[in-house]
Amino acid sequence: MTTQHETILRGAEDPGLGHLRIATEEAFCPPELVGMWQELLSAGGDLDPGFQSQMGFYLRSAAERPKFIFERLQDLGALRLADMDATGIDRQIISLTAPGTQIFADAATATSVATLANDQLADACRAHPDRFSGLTAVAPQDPRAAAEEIRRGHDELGFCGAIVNSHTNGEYLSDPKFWPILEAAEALDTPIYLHPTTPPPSMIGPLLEAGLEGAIYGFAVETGMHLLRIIRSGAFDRFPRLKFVVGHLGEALPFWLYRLDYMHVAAVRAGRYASIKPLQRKVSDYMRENVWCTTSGMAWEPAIQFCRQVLGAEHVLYAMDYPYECVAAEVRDQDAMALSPAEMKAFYQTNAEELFGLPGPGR
Ligand code: 1DF
Ligand code: MN
Repeated sequence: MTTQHETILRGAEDPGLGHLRIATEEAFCPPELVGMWQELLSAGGDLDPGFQSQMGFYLRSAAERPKFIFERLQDLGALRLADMDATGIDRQIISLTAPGTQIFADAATATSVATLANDQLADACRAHPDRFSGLTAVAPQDPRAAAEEIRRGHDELGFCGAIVNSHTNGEYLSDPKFWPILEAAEALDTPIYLHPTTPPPSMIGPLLEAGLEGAIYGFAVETGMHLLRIIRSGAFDRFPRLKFVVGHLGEALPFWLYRLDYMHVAAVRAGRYASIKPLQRKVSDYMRENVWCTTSGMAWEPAIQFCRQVLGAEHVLYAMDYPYECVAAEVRDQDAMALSPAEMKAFYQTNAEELFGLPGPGR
């Protein structure tokens, strides 16, 4: 679970390691947003069932794991740094936890939460520049304001990408109304991390009934589908230099590449769906060229090696998924993978530095 049983030296403390460890999907939550979520839960009414299940559990349960996680989500200082020290993490790339702004129906409220979260995270990154980097939170409910916030995050706050916590009230980035967000990210050459959330009401039914709507499986179903919708919308033909990052080893899509290519071509050739147009490249080409995958919550060598094989080693990056995952043994397991020192350095450090434009060692 969440308890430490050992301490792992960071790369900066262990010259023999030969690389830093940069963790790329690490979450935080402003205390003010926790309060707003508490109010939503208390108000009840027509509440999103995924949010009710997820945050009803995390914010109301007396069990050890949810308390451990929510104490750490709200810390951008000593507690987080101590956990990083104990698990050998040199740098976290920190982002607003799901559902972030994206549970709010009102666009102005959602936009104000993004601003608040970004200002807090930027302060923490300025206080600990050698340990913390940040992703820009956005409120897709107002696509133009979200695009402007990505610019502010990149140009003024020093952030190294943006985060979208998957669907926004049941809407997906495949809808061209959101494309100002994609346009801004491409123009700034800054990646968008597509992070999971619980499925929307239109999708959650049988998953929720079986207790499968969350991190155990439903996140991957929802977010993998979201990325497929984006690919099939032609967004990467419109924005060919756009970079997406997905956690949990690509939300299972790498395993599906052969069938996705085969069935996409077959459907287009048959003219089966009026909305599904030919793409300039194969579905798998977008996954190999426009998408990077991280190992958040998937500390399992066979799956990691498979992704490196089918996507290319430079497209697979380390992530812990702190504080949802905070297990030193998972770092040990990934340290023990059958990779050369150069491959290990790419996996833990330089792939992330290149993708996110981070300063190199000795900054
Ligand atoms: C969980 C996992 C929750 C992840 C998350 O956000 C989350 C979990 C509420 O374990 O319930 O982002 N995750 O990224 O895997
Ligand atoms: Mn996560």
